[in-house]
Order: sequence, then structure tokens, then C-alpha cells
Amino acid sequence: MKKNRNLKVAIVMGSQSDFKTMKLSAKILKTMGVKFETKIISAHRTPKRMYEFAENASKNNIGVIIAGAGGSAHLPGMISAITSIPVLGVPIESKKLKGLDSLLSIAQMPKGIPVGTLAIGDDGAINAALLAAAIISNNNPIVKKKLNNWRLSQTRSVKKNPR
Ligand code: RP5
Repeated sequence: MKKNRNLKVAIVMGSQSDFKTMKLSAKILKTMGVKFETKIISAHRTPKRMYEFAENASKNNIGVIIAGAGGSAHLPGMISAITSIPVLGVPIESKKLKGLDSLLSIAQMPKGIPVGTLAIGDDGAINAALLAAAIISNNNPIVKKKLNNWRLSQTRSVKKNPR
């Protein structure tokens, strides 16, 4: 199969209220030089939008989908049911259950339709983007270099002794 160096990441989220978390994914992808788009797509409030997005994702050059959702967080699983593009789920920290509801909804996909599940909240959004960049970097040496440099600079930033 021909290598596609123009693959994009789609960052989708169930609500505008998720953006304060999901914008951290966007920030990381910008640093990595990965092309991306952001969209509000709700599995229950905008099901047709969800279906159309997932159905056309491959045609639209999307290589990885990051899906953030909170509560009964079915968005990542539903998208993964429609497309075989890798889906990374970010459990949004909900008010009542602190995101445990989101985490279990996203992680406990029954066999056959996978969703890669990250940590609850900001850490998950950041790691989802790092993982998406790592997937994209398999076909893109520039992204690979940026990702490795980012990791190196993180390693160098850790002091040897506390003060
Ligand atoms: C989910 O419901 C969204 O992903 C969001 O985390 C949660 C609450 O949505 P809003 O009521 O803030 O729009 O669909």
C-alpha cells in the first residue's frame, strides 16, 4: 500500500463543554506539525452528523480519530463501529462521577469493535494526541522527528534532585 504523508487527525467531541479538555489535543498536534480538524459531534444529539462524519472519514484523508466524550460516553465506540480508522477515546471528567462513568463507557467496549482508551481528562487529551502523532509518524518522518524531539526535551526537563 502506498504511504500517505497527508493523513489528518480528526478531534471530535460530544459537546462544546468538552473543548476545554480537547483543546489540549489540538495544542499537541500543532506542536507535532500534524494536520487536524476539530468538530462537535454528539452520538445522541446529532446522530446523523456522527454517521456522515464516520462514513466519510477515510475518503477525507483522516488517519486517526480522537473522540472525547463524557457521561454515558458512546461517541468513540459508535464511530469505531462505522469506520475501521483507529479511534482513541478520551473520557471527559464529568461533574457527578468525576469521569469514572466516561472511562468505563469508553474502555469497556465488547470485543469486535475497539476503542483505544486514554486517561480521564487533560492527561488523556494530551496522551491521545501524542499517540495519534505516533501513529501518523509511521508514514511521516517529519512528524517522527518532532515527536522524538518532544520526548527528548521532556526527558531533559526532569531534574535529578528535588529542591
Ligand atoms: C456528552 O455529555 C458530552 O461529551 C459532554 O461531556 C457531556 C455533557 O454535555 P453538555 O451537557 O455540557 O453539552 O455528550
